[in-house]
Amino acid sequence: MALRDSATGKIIREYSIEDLEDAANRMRGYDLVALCAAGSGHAGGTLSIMDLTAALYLDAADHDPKKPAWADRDRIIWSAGHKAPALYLGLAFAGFCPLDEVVTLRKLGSPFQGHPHWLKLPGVEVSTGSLGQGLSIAVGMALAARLDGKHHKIFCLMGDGEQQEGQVWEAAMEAGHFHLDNVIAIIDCNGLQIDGWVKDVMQVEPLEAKYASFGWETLRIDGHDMKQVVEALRKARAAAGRPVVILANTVKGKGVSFMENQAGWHGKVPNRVELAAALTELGLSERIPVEQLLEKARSYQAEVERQLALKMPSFSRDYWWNAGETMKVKMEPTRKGFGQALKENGDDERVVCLGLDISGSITISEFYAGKPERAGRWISIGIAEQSATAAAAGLAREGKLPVLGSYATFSAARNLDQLRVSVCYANLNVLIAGAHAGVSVGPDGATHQALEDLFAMQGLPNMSVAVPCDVVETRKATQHLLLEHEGPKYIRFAREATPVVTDEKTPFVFGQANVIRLRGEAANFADAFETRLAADYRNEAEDLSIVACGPMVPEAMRAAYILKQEYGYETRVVNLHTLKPIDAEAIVRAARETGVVVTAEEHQIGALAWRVSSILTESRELYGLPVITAAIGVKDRFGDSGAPWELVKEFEVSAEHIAQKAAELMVFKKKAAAGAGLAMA
Ligand SMILES: Cc1ncc(C[n+]2csc(CCOP(=O)(O)OP(=O)(O)O)c2C)c(N)n1
Repeated sequence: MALRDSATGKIIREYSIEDLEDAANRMRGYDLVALCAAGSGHAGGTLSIMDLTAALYLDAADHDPKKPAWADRDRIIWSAGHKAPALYLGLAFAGFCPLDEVVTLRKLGSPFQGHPHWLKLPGVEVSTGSLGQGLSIAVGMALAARLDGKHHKIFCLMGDGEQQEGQVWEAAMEAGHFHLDNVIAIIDCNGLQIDGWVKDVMQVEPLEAKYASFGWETLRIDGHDMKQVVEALRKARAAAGRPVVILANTVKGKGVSFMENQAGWHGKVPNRVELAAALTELGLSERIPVEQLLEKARSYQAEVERQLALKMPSFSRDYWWNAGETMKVKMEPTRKGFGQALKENGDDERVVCLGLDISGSITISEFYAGKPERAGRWISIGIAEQSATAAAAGLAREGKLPVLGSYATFSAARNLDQLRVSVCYANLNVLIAGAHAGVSVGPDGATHQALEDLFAMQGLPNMSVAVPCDVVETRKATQHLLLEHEGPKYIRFAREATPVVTDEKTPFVFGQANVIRLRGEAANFADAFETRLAADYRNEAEDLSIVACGPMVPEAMRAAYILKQEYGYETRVVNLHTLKPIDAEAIVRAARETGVVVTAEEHQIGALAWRVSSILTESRELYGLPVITAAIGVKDRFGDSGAPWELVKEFEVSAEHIAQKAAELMVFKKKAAAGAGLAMA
């Protein structure tokens, strides 16, 4: 089996063991160049899988690069979606796509998304990125092949940490039960995951015994010995009557001494100096056109920026953050406020934090950092969001105050039923952190950009929902939810550094909105504003209101500034840091007193906009009064890879977009006021 021309059946090229070794080595080099150009991504896990990738794409799989959709091709499921660059290089070396284009990895609009998307790149079989789903897809494809009387194989590549997902074992049981001998699972057993060694985070071994007990044939090999890899893949193809799993012992970061066996290189990429050192170690300095590739990445990026600039609403000057003297602002990631609050309030013996293998980046690790006395209350569950959610319910039922968090896509979507039944229906005191939410999580792409979580979290009875606007407010909200608020609670925050627009003195009352007003100019942009509790605010009959939550609050403030500078409009910014319970009074007042309401959310339009709309349409106080509304947010589309602030532009959730929309509405308001009537406007 190999690369073939599906029309004639002719083998395109036969690879010797040496050829495959050389290809794997060069793939490592191209991988590191692409990661360096991207500025983010996963070095460790892509390097550990390269020998397997080369053998799979160039020798084991039966497929045709000229006809990626050939019906009889073998399918390769990249369940470990974060190892996408290895998949792309497998495809590129096999001839499915140009090799030099892989260097556009993780850039806006690139087919080489942060996690694989089959609709963007021919040869990618399915879209992955949420771990633990690939083997189930493989089972489905294997059953389809059986129904259609086809004999191709379905390979599924997974990580060893990924084995912690319960769904893997449901799929393993199904493949065994159905005797799916067309399924070949490959596990990259490099022993590491994000939070450290797999055996410490959550032991998954002995994998042979586990898979065997589900009716699988198991093969354990050295995943860097090409001869063993090729032989195992051939043997697996020949299996009859049961699925096969190849357990490949590998080294994370293989081939680059300073990356090998280092957990820190999981989600890290080399800088230029490290890249040069790595390529020297791999013996590739002269064999890869590094400068040419990096130049290609740069020119792709320049074009992205040019196109984005063309798309942006334009004003008389540049109002971007820190663009001029009046736009200076300090930026800090909101997620840090979550960690600070856990650090400060974690002495309460009831607080228990659950680790889901993404602890440093979402800052939940601050709970135990430098606090050995809290070690017993730090419980690492691993990559198992669903079980962890129900375990949190169990802890809460026994009087604990459990906290868990992950990317919001995994902590508020993958585990939705557990949240619904075990946590919310039971009305238990569980704090869930939806970290890295919104498009601004950036180059990881659509699978990691939670843009729907607030629909579900707000929709769950008993659940309270906070979406703080900056790092300081995130700390205050976390502290309140952790120790003072009873019942299920969800806090949503972002990964990227965003403007700090509140301070210690800014009011924060859970469930009550703040009103923010521009009062002039200041050396620090945020100081040009005054913030009051909405309930204490006296009407100033502003021209319009912007109701915003989360990182859209600073954008709304910037929009208020643009509207003042460009049109002389006064804007009431309403910071709805608590979405549930919602401050309906503040919303109704803003509508009644200004007549124009623009909502701004870094989410699919609706989590905020539709709630505000329903409050407005149901308010007796507004019956018969003209209120003009518009919504800024993501317009019913999935995210994309790209730099965080590029995505804010691409998805039209910047201050410029808010200001443009508000100015449009003001034209209607003026016409209506002049007696022209809305219908004629
Ligand atoms: C459902 C889900 N939870 C969390 C993540 C975040 N995440 C990406 S990679 C990773 C660790 C994977 O470990 P492993 O499977 O061992 O892969 P490797 O260490 O080889 O990269 C995690 C937790 C994810 N992508 N999907």
